[in-house]
Amino acid sequence: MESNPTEKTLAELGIGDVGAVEQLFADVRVRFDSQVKGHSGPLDWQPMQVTWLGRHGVLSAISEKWLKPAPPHLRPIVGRCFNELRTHVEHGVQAMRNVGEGAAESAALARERVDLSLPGVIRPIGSRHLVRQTFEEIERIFLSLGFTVVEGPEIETPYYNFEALNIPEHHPARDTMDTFYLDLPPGSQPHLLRTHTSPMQVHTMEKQQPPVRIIVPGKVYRRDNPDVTHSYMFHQVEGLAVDTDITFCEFKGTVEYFVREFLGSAIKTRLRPSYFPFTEPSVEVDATCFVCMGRGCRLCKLSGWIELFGAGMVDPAVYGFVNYDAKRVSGYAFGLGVDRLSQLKYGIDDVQLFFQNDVRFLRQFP
Ligand code: FA5
Repeated sequence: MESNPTEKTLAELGIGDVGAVEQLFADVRVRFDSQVKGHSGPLDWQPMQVTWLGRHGVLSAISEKWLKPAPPHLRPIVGRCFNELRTHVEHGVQAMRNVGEGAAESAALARERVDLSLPGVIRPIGSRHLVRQTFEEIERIFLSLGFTVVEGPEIETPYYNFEALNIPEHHPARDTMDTFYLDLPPGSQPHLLRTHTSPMQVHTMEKQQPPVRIIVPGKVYRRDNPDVTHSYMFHQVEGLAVDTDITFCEFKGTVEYFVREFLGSAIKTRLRPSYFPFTEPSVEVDATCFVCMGRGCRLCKLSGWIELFGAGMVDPAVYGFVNYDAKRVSGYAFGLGVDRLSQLKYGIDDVQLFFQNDVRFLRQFP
């Protein structure tokens, strides 16, 4: 194997005159130039810099072995050749670096260039869920009648969900609203997921003196088995209006106006006697079946009418729980099943579709 001349001094190499020194440096230069030619990668200048200009590189070896121990008569020529070689190597490595970095930059630019002629990326924008749209439609109608929107907690105490609404513990009406109680440490006050939005009637009247005109949109929970019209979580909008001179007429007018606005002007309403412990009298509001327009069909079970929601005049017993003077004030309340109303309005035959997040269903209601 050929020995490395930079490991030996000039004397050890047998170099004793100017011509031999120049030849020696010329050979080194040729070696450098051929190494430069053999490299073309954008980062190749880095090993070249280390090999030639680094602390243990070729030039420092030449300085140690040839320059420093050079005999006095050769020192000037060795010094000159050394400086020329160093300049040559520095320029050579810098040129490699410039070429390499330029290439890397062009490659990066080419990679990052935005081609405006390519088709854009279409990101699907979601839409409001049909239940949300129905909420907004209901809110719009009642806001136009002077109601305000309030919201309340989904976790309630039995007092607000039942007792203050005139549903005492033994009352059979509780059976139909048996629900999910929270698992709390022994001795804690019981809490449950509200079964209806009606507790907000009590919260509102506790805080506010008449006149009261509110609607309460929100989620409610019941231990109902899921089927095409039932879900264990569904949505209601509660309504409450209490003032000193509210009559059954105003109640009827408001309900009729809402149904006409919501389902269309061809729809008629009728009130059917019903029962809720917190309203007296209580009614179910029915509307003309919008499929057969009252002639009778499968949807309305040939009756021509469809049940829409429960309502009534606020039972004076409820005023007793909120310190309202039952002799002075009167009012009405209603509880709209939002999912059911939405099903009727848009002809959706299964309430479960609202909760399955199937985009094929959701896309139909942009
Ligand atoms: C109530 O919840 C009363 N709080 C309504 C009320 C308020 C009456 C104020 C009087 C005054 P009801 O249990 O009928 O009433 O429920 C109201 C509506 O919720 C029903 O008409 C129906 O549309 C809807 N609903 C009831 N249970 C379910 C369920 N499991 N899934 C989907 N919707 C339901």
